[in-house]
Amino acid sequence: MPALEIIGIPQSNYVWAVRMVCEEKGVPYEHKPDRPHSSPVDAVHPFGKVPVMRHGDVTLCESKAIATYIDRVFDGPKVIPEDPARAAVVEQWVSLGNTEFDKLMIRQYVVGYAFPKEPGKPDMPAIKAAAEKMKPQVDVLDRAVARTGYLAGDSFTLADINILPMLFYVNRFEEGKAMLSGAKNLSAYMERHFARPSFQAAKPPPPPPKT
Ligand SMILES: N[C@@H](CCC(=O)N[C@@H](CS)C(=O)NCC(=O)O)C(=O)O
Repeated sequence: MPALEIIGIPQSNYVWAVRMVCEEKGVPYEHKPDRPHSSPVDAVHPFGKVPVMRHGDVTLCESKAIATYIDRVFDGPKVIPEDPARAAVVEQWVSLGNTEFDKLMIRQYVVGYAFPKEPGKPDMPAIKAAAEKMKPQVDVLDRAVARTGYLAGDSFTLADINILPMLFYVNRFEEGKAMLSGAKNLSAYMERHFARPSFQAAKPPPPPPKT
């Protein structure tokens, strides 16, 4: 079997998720921390985004496609169930994660703080507006995990893997942290799954101290 390469900066929530899939399944992989729009990434992703994957002749972009490929090709516990109905529920939550939660929570709220257009000057009105819109999203997630402690069905799946890095980042900023701590089911969910060995193994290093 050729070596499996996961390419992309570890800080990306999607690189984190794909690496978690490998860790959950016990799949050996080489992590190459290349930046978006670098040549190894541009060679695979038409828009230069991370993660990308190489496995022998197979090259892939898009975290969902990469995760599905790894789940099908390698042994280890399934992160997408075999049963079509259960698999569809997992896909539904991954899709909601990528089209709704990531768009608001990461691209608007977290990126607003972490990468302000004007360095050192986050656009606070835009960040506060994003935070306000996050409230119903947090409620949706809080209700979704209430029954089983998982997002889809009654086991740990790609649906959880996809959302956990997003929640980790939201929890790092004031409004997000307050909102999440008020969502009791979701807080318990985060505490439990943030402790998973796969989450910890793929966790990015902390940012360097400000000089
Ligand atoms: N839908 C893609 C999203 C990937 C994505 O947005 N990656 C971000 C980092 S988390 C990126 O590369 N951004 C650079 C850019 O948008 O130019 C996936 O699931 O892999």
